[in-house]
Amino acid sequence: MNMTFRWFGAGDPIPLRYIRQIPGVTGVVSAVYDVPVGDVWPRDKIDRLRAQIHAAGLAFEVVESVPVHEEIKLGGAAAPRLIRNYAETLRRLGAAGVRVVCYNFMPVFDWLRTDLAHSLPDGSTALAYDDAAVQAMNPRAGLSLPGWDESYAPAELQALLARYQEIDEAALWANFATFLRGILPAAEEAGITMAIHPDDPPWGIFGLPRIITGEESIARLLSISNSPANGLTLCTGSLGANPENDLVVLARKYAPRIPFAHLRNILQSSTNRDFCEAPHPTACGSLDMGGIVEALVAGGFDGYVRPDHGRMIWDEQGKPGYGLYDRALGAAYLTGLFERSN
Ligand code: DNO
Repeated sequence: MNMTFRWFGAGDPIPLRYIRQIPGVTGVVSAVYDVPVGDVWPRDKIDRLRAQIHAAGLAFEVVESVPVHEEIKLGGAAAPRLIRNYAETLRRLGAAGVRVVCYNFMPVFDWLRTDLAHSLPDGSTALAYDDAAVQAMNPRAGLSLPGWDESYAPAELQALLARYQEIDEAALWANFATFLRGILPAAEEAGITMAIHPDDPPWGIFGLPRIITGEESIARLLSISNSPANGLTLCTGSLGANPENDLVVLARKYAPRIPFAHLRNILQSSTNRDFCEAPHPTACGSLDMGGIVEALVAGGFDGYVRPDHGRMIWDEQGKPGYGLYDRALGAAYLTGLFERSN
């Protein structure tokens, strides 16, 4: 197991030298952030990022994410060219020593929360999801979602959403399979394992299809190609938002196909789909973190791990979910779980 920590590049308020001091952490998970989605990542930007991380005494073997262009998800005319670009980025990342690439196939929106600073009884804050608030939103009539990177002008967003009206789950699966088959040969050649991130939350939102939601879809995506380069990011907090997903079972069953794990805990509501992010330990949330780590190890997991989202504690200001303190506590806790499970 390699314990890593997500780092958002030079703009991240957390310096690499702090990350280096978290016990057990040997590498960072990062990305080139200033290249338009769909373009090939320039070699010099990849090399600069790697050099910066190495200079801090940390490994750079996991990229999160190389984003998938919406035209690929829509199966548009530009998809074949964009898939070729993606493959070329993978070749370049492999040459720079990257071993795992995390990505997702969620239409338009990535992870979704309604509150980025929900107050917890201990005075800390965490990300939370209120299902009724989401149901009441209509993205076709304008949308203000906390944390959502508003990379689209309103008219562009409307045009994009209109195109997705033609795309049901079956069409999204077909476009996903085309993408995967198009990039896996390059990933294999580059020595990279692709690790798809599950949909967060794991259900359809705003009438848009979402397909990576639980056991059935995991089995399906892995069967599209048996290539060892076709893997899953086990994100416990994403999949765990649906209580029907038994993370211990999933971890045990799919461990050999999991090159990367995002480990975090959440507190599920007992009456509806609401949830709130919780501190990492088992006792603090609804997920059996100890059982998940044991199951991963028993299943032969030998990949990268990162403590996923932390709360904001000790008056830290920063990127919601990605502060230093609570994630560092999470890393130390998870390192302990792995130590006892090995
Ligand atoms: C949220 C993250 C996601 C993840 C992407 C992977 O904090 O887990 O944004 O990076 O979905 O493509």
